Amino acid sequence: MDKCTLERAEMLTSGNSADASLDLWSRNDVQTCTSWKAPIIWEGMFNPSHYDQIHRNEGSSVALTVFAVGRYLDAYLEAFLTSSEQHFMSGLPVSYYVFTDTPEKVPNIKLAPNRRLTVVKVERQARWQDISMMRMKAISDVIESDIRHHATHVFCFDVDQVFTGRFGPEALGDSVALLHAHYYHLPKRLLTYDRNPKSKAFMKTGDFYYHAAVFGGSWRSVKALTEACDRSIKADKENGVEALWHDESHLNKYFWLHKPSRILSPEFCWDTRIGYRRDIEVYRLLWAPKDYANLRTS
Ligand code: 5GW
Ligand code: MN
Repeated sequence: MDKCTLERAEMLTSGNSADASLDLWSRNDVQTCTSWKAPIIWEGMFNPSHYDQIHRNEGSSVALTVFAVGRYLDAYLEAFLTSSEQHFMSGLPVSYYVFTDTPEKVPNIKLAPNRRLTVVKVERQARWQDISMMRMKAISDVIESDIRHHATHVFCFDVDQVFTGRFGPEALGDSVALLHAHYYHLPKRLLTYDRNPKSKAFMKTGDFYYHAAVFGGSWRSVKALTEACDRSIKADKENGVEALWHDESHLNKYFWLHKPSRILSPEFCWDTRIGYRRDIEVYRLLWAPKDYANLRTS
């Protein structure tokens, strides 16, 4: 693994004043910064209460977007929201945006003070690939109409996951990507980028393989990201192609062209089916079990 040899003063491309206190040398088993000097956040590198305090003082507030369309609402939404109330950005104002085709089925969760939930109705798509891809457009629309007036930051999540540990303001930055649990330790040649030159998501090589189940940043950055991905998805449709991993392929292309200012380790979204790994010191968010047989038949 790369040993980070950067000077601390150089480490501020993330634009986050708390980052001067990040200890890049506390984890010598993993890569803690990128070649473009963005920090990669691992357990042990940061002082949690320091981040809590700085973001409270700065007045940070977070919008969380999550889609629960069709059977995914019954299967996952309640556990996602309940666990998020326990672990996601505790102490900061949080606005949930739940996108669903069945607003009447959204569970009534008791929220902590300073936290609220808005339901946004979306149309059910005929193909599941389209549910996944339409998220980019829906998120950018709501940032424009609502979120930008209410939150400094936005985080976008898959619903099929459960918070099991602190997921706090150490994750906040201008543009934030997550290392995919299944790919973070693989050599680049094995990363599953889109390899079709006809797709806008085509990549010869990349930096990392990022997981579309979690991404975020300032509202401006997430708006730019979701708009760009939506444009690429639409261009592909017009050209009769679809990227290998749908919106995730476009997200990876975007972060290749526009480097994230902050990267989250797979501790921020782990799949326990991988089994024990010594470098995963804490589970903050876990993949929920999949029941494709029931969930993917319409
Ligand atoms: C349904 C069938 C196949 C794939 C996706 C869906 C589906 C996804 C759906 O019926 N309803 C829905 O709300 N989604 C949203 O898209 C959920 O927020 C879900 O977490 C996200 C991505 O789909 P996943 O989680 O099935 O994708 P992977 O890459 O985690 O397997
Ligand atoms: Mn998922």
